Amino acid sequence: MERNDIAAVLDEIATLLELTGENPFKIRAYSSGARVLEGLAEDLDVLIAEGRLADVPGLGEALVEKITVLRRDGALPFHQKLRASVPAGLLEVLQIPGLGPKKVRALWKELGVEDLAKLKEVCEAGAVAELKGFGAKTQTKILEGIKNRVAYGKRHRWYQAAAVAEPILAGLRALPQVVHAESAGSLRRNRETVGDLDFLVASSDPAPVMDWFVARPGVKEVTAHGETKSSVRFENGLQADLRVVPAAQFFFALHHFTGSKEHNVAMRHRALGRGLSMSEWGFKPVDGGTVAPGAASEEEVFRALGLPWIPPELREGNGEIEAAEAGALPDLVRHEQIRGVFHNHTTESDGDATLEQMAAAAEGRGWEYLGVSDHSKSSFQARGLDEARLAAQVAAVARLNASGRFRVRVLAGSEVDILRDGTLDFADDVLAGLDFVVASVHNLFTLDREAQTARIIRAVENEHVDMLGHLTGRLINRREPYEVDIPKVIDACAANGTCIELNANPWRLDMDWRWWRHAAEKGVLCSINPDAHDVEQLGFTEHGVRVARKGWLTAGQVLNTRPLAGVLDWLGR
Ligand code: DGT
Ligand code: CA
Ligand code: CA
Ligand code: ZN
Repeated sequence: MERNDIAAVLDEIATLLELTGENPFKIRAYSSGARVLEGLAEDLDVLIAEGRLADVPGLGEALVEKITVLRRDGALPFHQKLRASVPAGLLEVLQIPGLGPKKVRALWKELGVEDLAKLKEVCEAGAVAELKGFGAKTQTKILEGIKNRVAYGKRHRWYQAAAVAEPILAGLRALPQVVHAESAGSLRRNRETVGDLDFLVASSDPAPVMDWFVARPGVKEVTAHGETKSSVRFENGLQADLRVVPAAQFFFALHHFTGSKEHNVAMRHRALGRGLSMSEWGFKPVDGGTVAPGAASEEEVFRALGLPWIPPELREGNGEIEAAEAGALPDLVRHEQIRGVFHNHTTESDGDATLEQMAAAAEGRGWEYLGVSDHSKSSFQARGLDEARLAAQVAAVARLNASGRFRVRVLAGSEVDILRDGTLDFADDVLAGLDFVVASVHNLFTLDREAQTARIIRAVENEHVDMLGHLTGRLINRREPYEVDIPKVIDACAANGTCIELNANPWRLDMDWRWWRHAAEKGVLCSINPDAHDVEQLGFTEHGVRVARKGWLTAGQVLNTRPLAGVLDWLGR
């Protein structure tokens, strides 16, 4: 078992012990042991082999033994026994926002709550509001949390859906019966989450295509298996539809099933104005005539309505048809236009790759620059750097650049914590010595909207802050954004010439695509930042580009499409 998975088991043991009412010291030993393990500077295997794990501060004898067993066997009898002593459904109950182990234990012992269904029941009966330490407000919040969880269960993050779709699409295209194959729907529109997959195929011989589709590995249930449409559900809960149409109809169907519904409505309206009714089957003259334009490409569908092709990611009914008509569609930013990235972590804080490994990987991607911004000291759980360690890192970056080992230029920065009052975790003179500064919120997510907005704006106003990190703190399907007045923050960024980050981590995609067009119109620059914690995660940049496109952004509106000289010039340092 890997180090971080072992830490997760230790955390779960701590949680289970709390649920069973163990003494607080024992509980804390496990959770702090998990933190120690995550922050281990030395290789775990070396420490175990040399019998030095017990020398690590914060790891007692009991923990050393359990970590060793987990590393060796991948499982721990103590953990399994503990798990068996607590209703399995309680771990799900624990995931409801606002419910920690203490509260869950009370619900379990006082009201017999053993799973989410029972929790919902006792909330609706009003019993939770009566419980000591809870109250009506908590009860309402719990019900809301249960509702969100159900809603989340139905949608999948884009990249998970894409991972399922890619091999299927490639397989469909390789079938001899298939003329065209595309995936449509929200996946093609680059939405952040996908409800279900919508495959579309042109073929005059659908049966073998359908048979192939319903027999995909990972298909758990076939809910329809017909001549024109089949539907399946995969093991991870994702559903997929496949529609097979004659080739002449394909591009109309592709347009229709790409959506969005709002876009389709606007297109149909436009068609009617030209005497045509429009559907997934094609055009039909409204006056009962028989001659209507066909389409041998999606371009031709749009052209028949006097429009240029509209990229799928813009088809949300947000004025894309008007822009197309006016010849004002944006020339959307492309992945190959990215010349480097800011906001990446190394082993100095919570990253898994060294400075040199990150530089080598950035160079391998053909980038001109790599910004390194480890956490600052207040983020102690992420081994944030204090002033001395930061200075040492800046010196290490300078040495690396001077060594000529890499062509890529490493920029020394910091992801500095925004403190409660909007001041920063480092003094101005420290920040002034860096190549760039990303300021981020990492705590106090429950501040009210006014206080949260005020502290972020204060940070944005600091002249040393170049960009604002993950603006809302959301984790898609997992954590709601904190309360913050986004338009106000955008205005502050515009007024102070501060960039807003498009955090490309697929959990975050923050700031959300819905705000970028507005921000860009206000003159705010976007920086597409992978927030990479290892070399693989530099690839997150691609997700960021996808969101930027969905947000109507052009290369000119994205800082890191600029060459090194342009970036240094903008940073003005
Ligand atoms: P999803 O699956 O919830 O992430 O979102 P979509 O956009 O993939 O929606 P889905 O799978 O229900 O349908 C695919 C596309 O088919 C949708 O974007 C537009 C089209 N469509 C579906 N139902 C309707 C409808 O009632 N009216 C119109 N105009 N288009 C529809
Ligand atoms: Ca869909
Ligand atoms: Ca669908
Ligand atoms: Zn961060």
